[in-house]
Amino acid sequence: MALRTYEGKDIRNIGVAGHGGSGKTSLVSALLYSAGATKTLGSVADGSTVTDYDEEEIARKVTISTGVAYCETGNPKVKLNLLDTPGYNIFLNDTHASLDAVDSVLVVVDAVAGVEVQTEKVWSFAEEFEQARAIVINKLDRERAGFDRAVESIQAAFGRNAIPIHMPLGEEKNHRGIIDLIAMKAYAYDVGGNGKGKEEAIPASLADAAQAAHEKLVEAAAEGDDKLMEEFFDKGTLPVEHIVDGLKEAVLHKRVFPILCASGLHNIGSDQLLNFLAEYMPSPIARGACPGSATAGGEATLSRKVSDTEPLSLFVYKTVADPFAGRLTYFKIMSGVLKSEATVTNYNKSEPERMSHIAVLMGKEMVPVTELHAGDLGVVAKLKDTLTGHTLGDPKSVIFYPPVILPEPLIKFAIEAKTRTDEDRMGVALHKILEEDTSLRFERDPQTKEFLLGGSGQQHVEVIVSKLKKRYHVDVTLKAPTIPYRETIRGRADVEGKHKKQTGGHGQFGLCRIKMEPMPRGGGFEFVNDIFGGAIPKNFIPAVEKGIIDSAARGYLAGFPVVDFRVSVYDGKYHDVDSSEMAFKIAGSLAFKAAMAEAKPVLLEPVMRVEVYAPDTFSGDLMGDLNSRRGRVQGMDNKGSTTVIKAMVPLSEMLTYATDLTSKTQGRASYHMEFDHYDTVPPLIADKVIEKAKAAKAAGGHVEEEEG
Ligand SMILES: Nc1nc2c(ncn2[C@@H]2O[C@H](COP(=O)(O)OP(=O)(O)OP(=O)(O)O)[C@@H](O)[C@H]2O)c(=O)[nH]1
Ligand SMILES: [Mg+2]
Repeated sequence: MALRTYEGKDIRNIGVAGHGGSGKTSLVSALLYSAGATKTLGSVADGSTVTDYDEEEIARKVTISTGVAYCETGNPKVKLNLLDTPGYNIFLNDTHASLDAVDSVLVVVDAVAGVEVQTEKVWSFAEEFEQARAIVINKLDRERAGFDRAVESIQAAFGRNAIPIHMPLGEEKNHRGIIDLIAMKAYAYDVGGNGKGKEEAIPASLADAAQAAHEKLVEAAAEGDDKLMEEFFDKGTLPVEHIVDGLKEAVLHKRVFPILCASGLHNIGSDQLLNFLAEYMPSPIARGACPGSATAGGEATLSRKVSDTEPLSLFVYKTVADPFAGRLTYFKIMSGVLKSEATVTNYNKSEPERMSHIAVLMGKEMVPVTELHAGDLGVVAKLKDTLTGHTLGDPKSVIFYPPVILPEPLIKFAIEAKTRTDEDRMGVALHKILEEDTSLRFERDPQTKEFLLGGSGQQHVEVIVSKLKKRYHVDVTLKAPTIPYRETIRGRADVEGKHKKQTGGHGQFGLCRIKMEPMPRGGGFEFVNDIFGGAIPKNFIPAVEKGIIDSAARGYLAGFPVVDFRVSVYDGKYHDVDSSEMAFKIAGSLAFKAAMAEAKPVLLEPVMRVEVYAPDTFSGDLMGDLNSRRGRVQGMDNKGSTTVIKAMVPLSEMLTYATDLTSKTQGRASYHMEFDHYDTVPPLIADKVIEKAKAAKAAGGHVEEEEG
């Protein structure tokens, strides 16, 4: 039977996001169970949650890809669409793209650790999408859990308008419930029970603290509203309904970020959290109109109201390659009403698509619906040409919603099929995986002829290898990531390149004289034609340039592209019969090699801007470690008890960093890196790289197609 449909005003699209392992999946599981959407309280430990259903996720006990589920709650009833997003940095691109589809974000913070690196990252995504936010301090049952400490770290990171509306009833092993600071009521729960609290009196020991927190809250609720402010000054307090009204407005306009309490594992606080999400988080309608552009990637000159009466438009925020169901397209109805079996237009491809059997997701299960209203989230299988980031809809009212821009992959591995059959199937399988994970890159290196797979980190790429094997039965091995070295020159040269050959009939002849000089880093390649008086006929000049470009791409020292240099061709000789484009191309190539020999060639390596986040106690150790990796530490910052170390480190020294950092800090640190610039490799290290490259070439890894 098809599910009933909901209007936008009765829908809440909520992204559940936070640092890796903060308890998002467990919490979503507790919410679904407590709202009656599932029959059992699924757990991460035994792989029975709704939203971590993929076999990789179950095996690793980590969310890799955003899971979507829904439940009905509140009075009047609304539908919560919950998006359980990944929290580990290497899977955060998926979180980023998925959060584009929600209207508010529930940020989950571990009560022991407080705000962590990825907490800040997901916060910045919500800021980018201008979404309302609430924070839940989770795992309050854990040993060393500290509500006050967690609140402090939240306010240090996100400001004083993050304000508790809950307080825990007991902490660590005594955690048994919550105090609602709006209505000033306490609720106790059965550990692992149905998530419904029993009201009890606020314990005397907590009464003062609760009253103080309540007063802060009332003030915050009154702040943005003159009438409430007046009432507040008159009476010194506000009735509960007015606190609620004031807070709702403040949440919608991002003046207040409420802080709640929970233990997902023990199912404590779930009913309160459900009610809060239904009541306070904005509906897609409340968020207002969405900006869009008239052409793909164009400027946002249009806007579309989220309303059933507007023309149909939907945005694809995610694609999953399901080995059985085929390609699944996750979308948000931005405007209009979508009926099952409707034909819509993919604006990006100008192609019609048939929306057969539209559905909503309950984890892996597709629940059929007959129609979806503006603001709702849906899924459909087997679209032909539609990919993540595309907009579809009514062909008469074209609009493009901007796709999320994801960073380029950090790390590339050479990937090698084990057998010939594997190689044949690898491309097809990877193509499908790439459709669902737009942060991956798969390419063939024109220099080394290797297949390269790029991702956000080693584990990211390993998950793909495992998927290839389990889903598509393709066996591959990974080889050490190749460092994209470059070559350049430090000196100048003035040389001649001469190609002369007598073969049977007429011969080949071309001669060019060139000057070569270095350009600043990032300057690329420049070619200057300084020939006057036709020493080389005009039509052969491009051939000289081509010869130089081709040789530069093949490298001089170790087969890496030569960059940041200028060549001017200033003289030459030709022969009426024997000169040809080919002859001048070879002359150019020979001149290039001669010039390189003279111009003091050096190797360049990519240098990364690295930020390491770790508890204070590790900072000395970690700085020493970065130094030993040829890193240059640029500065240190403190954020609460976390130290942030900033450094520039060559990529070749960072290949094992993730693993080393984890073992040095018992997993309590994390890091982020991105490409910054190219720099010269120190001579001793360069010698080794060159030697290795030459050995690989000799072993047949790199075939030079020399002409002439
Ligand atoms: N003590 C305690 N443990 C919890 C709680 N919630 C989750 N855990 C445990 O914390 C671990 C991580 O839980 P998950 O729910 O997978 O966390 P997550 O935030 O979804 O993790 P990622 O999606 O991988 O970022 C599991 O071992 C859970 O059993 C909680 O409230 N209390
Ligand atoms: Mg998870």
